[in-house]
Amino acid sequence: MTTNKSVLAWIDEMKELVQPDKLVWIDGSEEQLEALRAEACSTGEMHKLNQEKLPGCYLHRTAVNDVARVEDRTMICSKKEEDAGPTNHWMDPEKAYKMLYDIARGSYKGRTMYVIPYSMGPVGSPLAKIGVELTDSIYVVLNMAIMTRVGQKVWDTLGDSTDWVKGLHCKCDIDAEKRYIMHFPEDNTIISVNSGYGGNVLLGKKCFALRIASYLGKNEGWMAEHMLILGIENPKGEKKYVAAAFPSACGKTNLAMLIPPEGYKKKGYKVWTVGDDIAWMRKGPDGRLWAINPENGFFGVAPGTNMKSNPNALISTQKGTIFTNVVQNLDDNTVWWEGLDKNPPEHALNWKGEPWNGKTSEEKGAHPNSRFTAPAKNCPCISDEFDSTSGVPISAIIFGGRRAQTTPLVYQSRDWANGVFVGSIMASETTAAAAGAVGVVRRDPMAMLPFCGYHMGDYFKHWFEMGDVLGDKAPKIFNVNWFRLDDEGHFIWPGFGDNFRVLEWIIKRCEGEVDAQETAIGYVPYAEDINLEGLDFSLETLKSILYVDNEQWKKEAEGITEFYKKFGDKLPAQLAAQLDSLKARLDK
Ligand code: GTP
Ligand code: SPV
Ligand code: MN
Repeated sequence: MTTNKSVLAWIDEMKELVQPDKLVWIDGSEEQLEALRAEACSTGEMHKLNQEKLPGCYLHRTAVNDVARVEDRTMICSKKEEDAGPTNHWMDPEKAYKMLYDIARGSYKGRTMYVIPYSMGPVGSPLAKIGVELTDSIYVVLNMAIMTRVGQKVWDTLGDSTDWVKGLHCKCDIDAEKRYIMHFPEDNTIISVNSGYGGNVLLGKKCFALRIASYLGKNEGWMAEHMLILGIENPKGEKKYVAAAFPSACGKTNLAMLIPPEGYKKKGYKVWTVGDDIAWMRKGPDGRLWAINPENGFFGVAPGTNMKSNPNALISTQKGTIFTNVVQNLDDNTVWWEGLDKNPPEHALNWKGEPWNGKTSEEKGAHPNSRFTAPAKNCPCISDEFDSTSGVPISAIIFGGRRAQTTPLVYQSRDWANGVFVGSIMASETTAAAAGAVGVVRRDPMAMLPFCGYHMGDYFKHWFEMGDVLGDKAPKIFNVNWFRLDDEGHFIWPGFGDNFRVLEWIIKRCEGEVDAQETAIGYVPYAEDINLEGLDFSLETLKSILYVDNEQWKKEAEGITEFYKKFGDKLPAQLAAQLDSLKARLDK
């Protein structure tokens, strides 16, 4: 435990507010976690799965009204509304604290307060940061114990310091009308009430590691990004690292754990996973950009995960994993989801816990945003550098999204400034990861629209400042789109493991080993330079998804112009200039 005065004072204050029956300090020991698992099973909060087939695995069902992040109830409570910017919801901090305290008051009566000390990043790394989450949910404790580094060593590292992030979570009644996920960046504080779903309640993840951390990064000169980190090893054993930002449910976990196509594997190419969702990056002693993954596990999308699409993710979920909102197979007490295999169970419960027959039911059995919480150490391709306190050097930054049209398979920005522009104009079709309509194209700069803890105009400015700091050692910036559709609505590019072919081109560009064709939007590969060996995919089709249609891009430029208006005079002049140059090139 701790003698840290700032921690103890805050816990006292919160105890008085929420009035728990009992307080439990989470020490991260297997003994304590095992007792909590047993307790959660005895109350029905969790369900123990088949321990022969899935050792240490459990199933949890959230309330049916509580299955995804709620962006319209997620707010940045900076003192000045202006500082939250036009893309965040905002509430005056004084008003917000009062409202939240009124909701939280007495809400732990009859319940236990669990105190979770956690480190985002390897404990003791100069890049890591510490948080304390108070929760009344065992499910949250057990997930945090997988997703972060929890326990006494965190208190020891913190010592007397006041540099830590406060997080209060109160399940309350899971009342959707009183659900709020509130951030106070100026106070290093997060308060989440009336939810029990992942991104709303695992406060180390989106709330701290992105919303609060992006604000800290701006002030302290580093970056917190919604990015996977992966290492590509060539047959000589040399490793290059890339970081990639795609919006929620747009392929980060899949790319991070990719298995190269057969031909590459034979030659000795490998991919190593450092992270699948979040990257913290800063300039290292050698002047390059170095990244750590602040997390310790994967909170991955279950549907679509199978032995073909992502064997490494599936293997990661075979022990010590918590499944949320998937199908329970009653025959052998295992789990199932759409896209796992072609053999749905007939005797099962759907994600709501209702009887469900996979052979006859019209309805999906697993929720489209059902998830697994798996320890990173389970992953067969976890990087040797996963626990490295200095992180890994980043050669390329890749942006991407779901676009049925317009955006080519891959292109490279002209330089850092143009790369910031490419990130700022990202757009993607919305997914089930957040409540609301699915499949609508929306602008999602750097995949950070729901996760930036301050004014997005200032966030763009920070990207330019980082470019100045890094100079010619800055990573090269690219954009990818795996999601182009044909006229029948099928994906054209095979994706998944075959995305390695695109990564290879990206690395070659970073090394100056391959030429490219200049287009209005940036550098696009010559189709012949993307290796299609072993793939039934014609050069012609490849050319069609590399083609930059200037007429479509003129429409795109209009959309960007509209979007940029939101930022008013906070839009960096460099971005306005980039847009003007794009328009001029399109008109040529
Ligand atoms: P979050 O955890 O929400 O941040 O999602 P993510 O970005 O990690 O997405 P994930 O890798 O879980 O993929 C989400 C969905 O995209 C799954 O249904 C995948 O099957 C699908 N997907 C991922 N990669 C590809 C790809 O290369 N091609 C196609 N067509 N689909 C893909
Ligand atoms: C996302 O939505 O981007 C996720 C899942 O990674 S959540 O933790 O819910 O944010
Ligand atoms: Mn994510």
